[in-house]
Amino acid sequence: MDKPVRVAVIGTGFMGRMHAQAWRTAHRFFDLPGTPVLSVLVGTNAERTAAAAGRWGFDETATDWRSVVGRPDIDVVDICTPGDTHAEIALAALAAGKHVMCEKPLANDVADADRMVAAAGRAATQGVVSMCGFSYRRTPALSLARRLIEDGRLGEIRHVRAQYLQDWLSDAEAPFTWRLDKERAGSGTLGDIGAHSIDTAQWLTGDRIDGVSATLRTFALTRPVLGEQVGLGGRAHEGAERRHVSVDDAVAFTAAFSGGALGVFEATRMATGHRNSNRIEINGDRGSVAFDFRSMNELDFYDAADPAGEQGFRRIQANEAEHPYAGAWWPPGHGLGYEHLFTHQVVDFVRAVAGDGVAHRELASPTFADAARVQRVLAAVESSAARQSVYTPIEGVSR
Ligand code: SOE
Repeated sequence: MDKPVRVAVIGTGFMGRMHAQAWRTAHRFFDLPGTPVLSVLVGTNAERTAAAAGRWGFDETATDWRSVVGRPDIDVVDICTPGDTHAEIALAALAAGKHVMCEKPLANDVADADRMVAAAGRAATQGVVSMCGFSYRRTPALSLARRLIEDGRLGEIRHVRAQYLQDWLSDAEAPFTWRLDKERAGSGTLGDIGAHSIDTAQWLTGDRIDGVSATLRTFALTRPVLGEQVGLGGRAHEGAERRHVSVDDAVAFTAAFSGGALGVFEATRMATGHRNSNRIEINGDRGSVAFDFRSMNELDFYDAADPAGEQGFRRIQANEAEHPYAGAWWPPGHGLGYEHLFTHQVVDFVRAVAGDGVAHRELASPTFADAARVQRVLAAVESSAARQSVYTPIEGVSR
């Protein structure tokens, strides 16, 4: 067996399950310099964690991450817990010399994000790798979009239009979850899915958002508490206790990019009919790209250099051997899904951790520093929305 890369996954929710699948699969499809070993699964409920570990293929379980992150037989700590625990776990793991993969958003505020960046920087001098899991970066179609933009095929970028629409909270009686608690999640839709759009936009353009003007909205101010919640959504029984929702349900903001582009962003978990529509369109003076996760295997590309009379968006099937990651999977046209993004994330992370030399380390992106840049935009959006001074009411209209 190749060099083992022994992993402790912290968290047994949607992301814990998804990451476990990725760790289990990556080396079976990609040539890797190390073989992931699902060593320990950590969850707060011993019984449920044991059941999950058995099903997902972990060797062991634990209920306290503190007993695991310093263990000499662990190489990687993979943080899949709510945001309020990211900083504490990451700092402890990095101090113990463990490579760290951390789910997005990096932290619940800029101060914690900065502490994580500093710790990751110190650890990097000892060869320790850290990375934040903005998974959509590893959609082959979006990787292709990035390549086209890097190669100058879009020219000077003028517009970024990003929408991330879900509907699992559109029923105002859908139960309360930790994702609706500011203490645990940091923010609501903004940090949960708006953060993806921000990261994707900054990464694709290679540019930074340097200012925002934002509005946040919470449509359901309280929600019923469900005793035991599994996954997203569900319904509470009548008369259930209610909890105050302390985060946003939806966000809209305009953004200025340092290179001069204008951005328009919208994110909501209350857009009925949209289970997971993650869209982005970028227009430059030489061309455009447009992506919608609902057709995640395709990228629309408009090339202004096409001959007159033949111009128009072309739809590229981005799962052929020429496209990033895609060649390791199925024959062209057979399609990839959501889970593959996480597998690609593990592929790059294992190459960074177990590969030789500095070039491999760069595969571990976004770095904590990149993710902290997203965190700064999240904070600016909240601050802009709270100030409302940027909001110009229309005379004679009242809500
Ligand atoms: C829930 O809104 C969620 O699981 C997000 O937390 C993920 O980051 C996104 O990829 C899918 O939706």
